Amino acid sequence: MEEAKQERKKRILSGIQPTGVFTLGNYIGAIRNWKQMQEDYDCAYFIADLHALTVRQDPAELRKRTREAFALLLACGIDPEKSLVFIQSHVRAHAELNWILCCNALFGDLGRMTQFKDKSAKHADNINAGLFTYPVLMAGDILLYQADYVPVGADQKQHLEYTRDIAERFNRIYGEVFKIPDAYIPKAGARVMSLADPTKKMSKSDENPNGFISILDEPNVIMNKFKRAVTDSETEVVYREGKDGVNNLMTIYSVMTGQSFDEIEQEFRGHGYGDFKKAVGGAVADELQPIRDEFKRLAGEKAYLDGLFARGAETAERISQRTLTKVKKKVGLILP
Ligand code: AQP
Repeated sequence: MEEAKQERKKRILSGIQPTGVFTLGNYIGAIRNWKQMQEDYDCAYFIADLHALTVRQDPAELRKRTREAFALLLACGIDPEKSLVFIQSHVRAHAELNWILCCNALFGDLGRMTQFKDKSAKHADNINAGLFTYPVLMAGDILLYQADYVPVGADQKQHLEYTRDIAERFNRIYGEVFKIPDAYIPKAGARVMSLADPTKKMSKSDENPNGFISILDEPNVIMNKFKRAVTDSETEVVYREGKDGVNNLMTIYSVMTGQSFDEIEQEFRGHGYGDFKKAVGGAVADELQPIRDEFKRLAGEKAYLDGLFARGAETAERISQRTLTKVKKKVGLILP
């Protein structure tokens, strides 16, 4: 029994881009689960600032958003005493492994990635090489830490598959170095859709602010956005194919309250969408209130945050260098 207790916890790794204040989608699909996983896993979470560079960023804004993103993770309950939290660009191994993996990544495989196709359509004036090799950088992020599991939303499944493929290929060619990570499908890993167009996922870089709830939105803003949320011309609160808007609101309400769809249908039987939207808005505003308060408090704690950046970087550097050193030896680089 004692021995079992002392077994190494499985490692979880995940990242989030500092491309804006996190949305309710990021929160429900990722961070809320990350918080819970801290109890059972050895977790590493990072702010993916290098990934953010694949889309043109305003430098001052990116710096601000990176600090803000780090503080937001803490405000959401990611505890630096339990988890490793760091900024990707502070750890050199990410960029170094990226190059070595790029030299083992095949053009054809990368061209099939749907995110590349989507993002190049969205940013047609800046289809850069980084956008193309994004999955390689992501593979390196995961493999450096020998992660057992990677929590992935539906949109990231293809990239995790790619990570597994490139790791297996590398291990086959050069010998065993990388652990092959598995997808971790959280119990509540819902995909949250845009409130303005429920066929599109909710995104922090959406140009229409009515499409997303930012986790720092004030309660009245949250209530208004839900009030305007696109639904359909019916009146029944039921989860059914074709009712994308209502399905999305039910998903959000279900995660916030822990109720099943059946229970929600019963609660709102005979009520119109207006009452339902109010309830969803209220539940979301209540859940986000403590996060907003904690974020405000952390905004005044510059030295504390700087200290955590340094501490996270140091630990991440130590872990990642172990893998990178093995990789360098395997491919024939002389160690300095
Ligand atoms: N709408 C969503 N529903 C559920 N999960 C979501 N995630 C993102 N949007 C939703 C999950 O959040 C984590 C971090 O995502 P990211 O910031 O690395 O990149 P992203 O998926 O591209 O998120 P955004 O908000 O859409 O950013 P932008 O607008 O910059 O592209 C991931 O685990 C993701 O699955």
